[in-house]
Order: sequence, then C-alpha cells, then structure tokens
Amino acid sequence: MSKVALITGITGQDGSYLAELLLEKDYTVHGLLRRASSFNTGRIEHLYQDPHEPHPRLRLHYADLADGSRLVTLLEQIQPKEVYNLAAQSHVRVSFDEPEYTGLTTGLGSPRLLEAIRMIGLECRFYQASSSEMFGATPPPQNERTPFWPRSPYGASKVDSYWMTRNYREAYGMFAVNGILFNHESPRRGLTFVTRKITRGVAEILAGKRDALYLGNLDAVRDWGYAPEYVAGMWAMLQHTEPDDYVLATGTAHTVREFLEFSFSHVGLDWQKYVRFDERYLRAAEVDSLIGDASHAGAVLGWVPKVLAPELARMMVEADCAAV
Ligand code: NDP
Ligand code: GDR
Repeated sequence: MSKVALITGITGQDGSYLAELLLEKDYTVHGLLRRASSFNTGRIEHLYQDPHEPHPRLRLHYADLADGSRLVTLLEQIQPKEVYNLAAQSHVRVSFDEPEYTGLTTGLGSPRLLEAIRMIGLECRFYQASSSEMFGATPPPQNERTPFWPRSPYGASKVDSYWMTRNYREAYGMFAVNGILFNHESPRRGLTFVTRKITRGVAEILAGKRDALYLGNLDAVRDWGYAPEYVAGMWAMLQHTEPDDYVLATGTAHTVREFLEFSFSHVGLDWQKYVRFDERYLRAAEVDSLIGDASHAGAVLGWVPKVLAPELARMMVEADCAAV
C-alpha cells in the first residue's frame, strides 16, 4: 500500500516539485485545484494521470482554502497520512492591495485545515508553509528563535498560521510542523516574483521582444535557494520522529541588484542599460534583509542546500531563454 498525501497549492511552484518528489517515493498524491476559467495546471501537466486509468497515483479535487466544509469532506474521503499546506496568496506586494483576502486564505487556511483534521479525528502529519517574511524587520541572521516582526499583511497572516500550527501541536498533540522557508526559486517560479521577472526579462530582451525592465527596490537583501531542495526538506520534516519547526535557508545573501548582475552578465548584457525604476513595485513597508541560519535543519534532518544564487540565476536565465 502506498502512502497517501494531500497537497494544498499543488499547482504552485513548490506544490509541483513536492508532487514530483512524493510520486517518485511511490506515494499516492492528492491535490487541491482551484476552479478557474482557464487552466491553472501548467506546472503539473507532466505529472497528469488520466482518472480513468485503474489506479492513478495523482488525483486532483476542486477545493478552496476559504471553504472549510469542503476541506472536511475531502480529508474524510482521502484519509491522507501527510498533509502539506502550501496554498496561499503568496505575493507580498499584492497583500497590501488585498489584505483581507490574504488573511482569509494565507492566515485562516491553516486553522481551517487543522480544525478539519481534529474534527474528523484524522491521524496524520501536517506541514505548514511558514515564511522568512515573518521575521520582517528583525535583523539577520534569523533562525527558529528569532522574534517575528512582520512587515506586510502577508507576513502577519503567516505569523497567524505559524502560531495556529504550534498551538494544535501543543494543545492536541498533533504532529504539526512549521517549515520556515527563506526565498526559494526555480524556472517554475511565478513570473511576478523578482528573480523570475528578471530572468524572463533577460530572455525577452535578448530575443528583441522588449527593451526595458521595470523594477522597484534594488537594495533588498535576500537569501535565495533552489526550490526542489526545499521541498525535500519539507518531506524530511514530516519523516522525523518528533514534530518541530525548522528554518530552511542557504545562509548566503545578495541584493536584488546582484541578482540582476548574475542574470544579465550570463548572456553578456549590462543590466544598467535596461533596468528602469517604477515606484508601483515598492511596498508600503519593506523587508530589508533576510539571511537564514538553517543549522537546526542541518543537524537534525541532515538538510544541506547546494545551489546558491549565482548558479540559480544562470539556471533560470537558461530555462527562460529556451522558453522564449
Ligand atoms: P505559489 O504562489 O507558486 O503557489 C501558491 C499555490 O496556492 C497555488 O497552487 C495556488 O493556486 C494556491 N492557492 C492560492 N490561493 C488558494 C486558495 N484560496 N485555495 C486553494 N489554493 C490556493 O507559491 P509557492 O509555491 O512559491 O509557495 C508555496 C507556499 O510556501 C506558499 O504558502 C508560500 O506563501 C510559502 N512560501 C514560499 C516561499 C518561496 O520562496 N517560494 C518561501 C516561504 C514560504 P493557483 O495555481 O490556482 O493560483
Ligand atoms: P518576497 O519576494 O517579497 O521576498 O516574497 P519577491 O521576489 O516578490 O521580492 C523580493 C524583493 O525584491 C524587491 N523587488 C521586487 N519584487 C517584485 N516582486 N517585483 C519587482 O519589480 C521588484 N523590484 C524589487 C522586493 O521589494 C523585495 O524586497 C517571497 C514570496 O515567495 C513569499 O511567498 C515568501 O514567503 C518569501 O519570498 C520568503
């Protein structure tokens, strides 16, 4: 009998890599799919299995984190042993425009799931996609003991989910863990996050499809890692004997300006000739510097990241050049 997992956010960057990993490990993987007027399954198309086949190991179900009763029904029907809660309105800048919706999904999605698990008495392990954005204005290096100081509705909502997850662990003895992940990227990263916006911009400039790239704050410092390595860390957290919270990060730091340099120079272009400032990409409050200390995950889970920002930029530029 293969293990059964449920992934919320399976159509996102991390969800698609995690689904791949779990299928390789012989799991049956269930994922939540949001109903949309156009297809939103591009990142998992290569994993798709016809539901008419005898025993498909990837199954998708229409649901939304805002719909608690649907979550109860699905959990009861699927009976997963592992639940990965990756779904969220995950864009920090957008969360300033849509604070209430961000709270409803990014903030309240996890208590809805946790309460559904408790209500039906499901024995399962639960992963919450917590974020380095919770540290916000607290200076680096940040680890599991660093106080939170969120600087956006997104960050504040993730703090809510973090504490809910810990509370269900402490109050009800649930195997519920927070992975506090620093920025992680890949060729599947959403096109409006800064790394992918840059690498897609490089490819389009090189192909003569555009002549400028508009960005906001270039001074922000981020600790960028490679998404497939981070989803392997999520899985490792749920395999450990004890539930705990873990930071995943590379411990290396670069500015957005440096990421521009890595990306443009890879194809022999000077970024300063193409990048323009647009204040619409500034945030009402910025997170200046996030640099993680993942020594706890290293010591307990043996998790060590290999891909660092310069290589990540090259990999993403090459993928975007091939796609464009
Ligand atoms: P993405 O934005 O790529 O994916 C988000 C996923 O959530 C998509 O599948 C999206 O569906 C789904 N979703 C959004 N709203 C809802 C909803 N109301 N109901 C059901 N599903 C919904 O994010 P990532 O893959 O990059 O990140 C995964 C998780 O990890 C997120 O929670 C994010 O906040 C968190 N995180 C990410 C980090 C990173 O650097 N990538 C770092 C730290 C935390 P659809 O495809 O239909 O839009
Ligand atoms: P972040 O990622 O906010 O760290 O959240 P993002 O790539 O959006 O921004 C990183 C930094 O780049 C600056 N920036 C711009 N950002 C965007 N998106 N677009 C621009 O044009 C631009 N110009 C400069 C930003 O101001 C910021 O400082 C990501 C998300 O994946 C979250 O879900 C996750 O929790 C955190 O990473 C860890």
